[in-house]
Amino acid sequence: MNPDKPIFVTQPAMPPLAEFIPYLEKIWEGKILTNGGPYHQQLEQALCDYLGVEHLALFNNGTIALLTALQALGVSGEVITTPYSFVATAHSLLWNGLTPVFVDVDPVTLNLDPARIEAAITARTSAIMPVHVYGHPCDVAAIDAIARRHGLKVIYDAAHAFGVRVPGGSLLNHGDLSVLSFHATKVFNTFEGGAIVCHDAAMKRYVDQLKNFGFVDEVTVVVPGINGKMSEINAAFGLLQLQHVDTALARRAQIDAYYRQHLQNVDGIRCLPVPPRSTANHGYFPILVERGFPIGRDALYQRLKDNGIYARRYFYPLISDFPMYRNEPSARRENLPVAAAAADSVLCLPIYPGLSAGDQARVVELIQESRP
Ligand code: T4K
Repeated sequence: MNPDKPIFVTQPAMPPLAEFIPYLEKIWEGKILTNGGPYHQQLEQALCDYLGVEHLALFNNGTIALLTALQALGVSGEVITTPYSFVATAHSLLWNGLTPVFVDVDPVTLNLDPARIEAAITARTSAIMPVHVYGHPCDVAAIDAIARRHGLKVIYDAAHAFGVRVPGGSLLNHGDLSVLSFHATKVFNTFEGGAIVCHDAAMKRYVDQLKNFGFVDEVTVVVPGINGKMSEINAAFGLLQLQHVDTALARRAQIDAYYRQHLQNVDGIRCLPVPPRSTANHGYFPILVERGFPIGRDALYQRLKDNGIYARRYFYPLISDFPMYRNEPSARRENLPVAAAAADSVLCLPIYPGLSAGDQARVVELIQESRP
């Protein structure tokens, strides 16, 4: 390892630049830069085929896609969600004037715990927004059943769940809508980008209207929409990325296996289990630094950092601890003990296709050799 070269938690996989030039030449020729151009249309179809979903609407990022998904379903009042996520999940609720109701997570998956959802439902609840955190599937069967029983909408924040399959097909086919992120830090990136996965053509049409200011034709605006469109450059890049994504996923799987093999017997380090009965995309490699490890989580974070390795504490602080959320009654830490313990012990190790074997070994050694 080169000690002067920092190792970040992730690094985007980039195709050879030469392969992108022909796409750019086409854009320069055609002068269509955005507003549902040819690359945009091709990428929507290519992603439907690759992911195994019926309909998908591209967006300029995952956050705008989350905002739009809530609009598309007409969600109002309270929304049950997880405190253990990136802050965009709950921000999308506040931006829609909705009240987040935080419910604790399952101790094994760190996803919203279905056993705790029903106690949080009130007359004002209209939806559930779970997150497939680290791409590990939520208990979709239980959540979908609760939603049906209570007449609630389900919007999965699937920002981490690109390509994940469960028995029966794509994980993204669950709930009313699923939202993807194609940010630079994700397993499949279009620099910035995102998508809403939906199940019928009418919903896809409506989402397309919402992401284009509400236009249905040149002179007709039917809803107060937003500008959520993905540009042609991003869409073209996505098409190229798609050709390389399987190689990138395979490489991530190798790194995941290496970390598991070398960390499984380290006292006080717990790797999250590989989800049973689903494919994984290995977007993140979280470890929990627990009692029994010679130093605390923050000391390990610092030790790695001092050695040029920038692991990240995803997801600490809990969303419910941020100032705009902490006064919600559901945000009390006593209400969220499992999420709080995870936030205080989690550390995401570097994982990305370009991470060398030497750098992986260095990460493992620094953990194994930690002393007070
Ligand atoms: N829901 C969930 C569950 C999410 O995790 C996210 C995003 C969203 C919704 C919203 O989707 P988007 O609107 O973003 O599409 C990063 C990402 O910015 C964010 O997209 C992601 N989740 C979150 C988990 O992580 P930061 O603030 O930690 O990113 P940053 O800039 O510190 O990047 C981490 C490391 O990655 C850097 O140290 C270096 C490396 N990096 C980063 C970028 C941006 C690169 O090598 N190249 C790059 O271009 O939030």
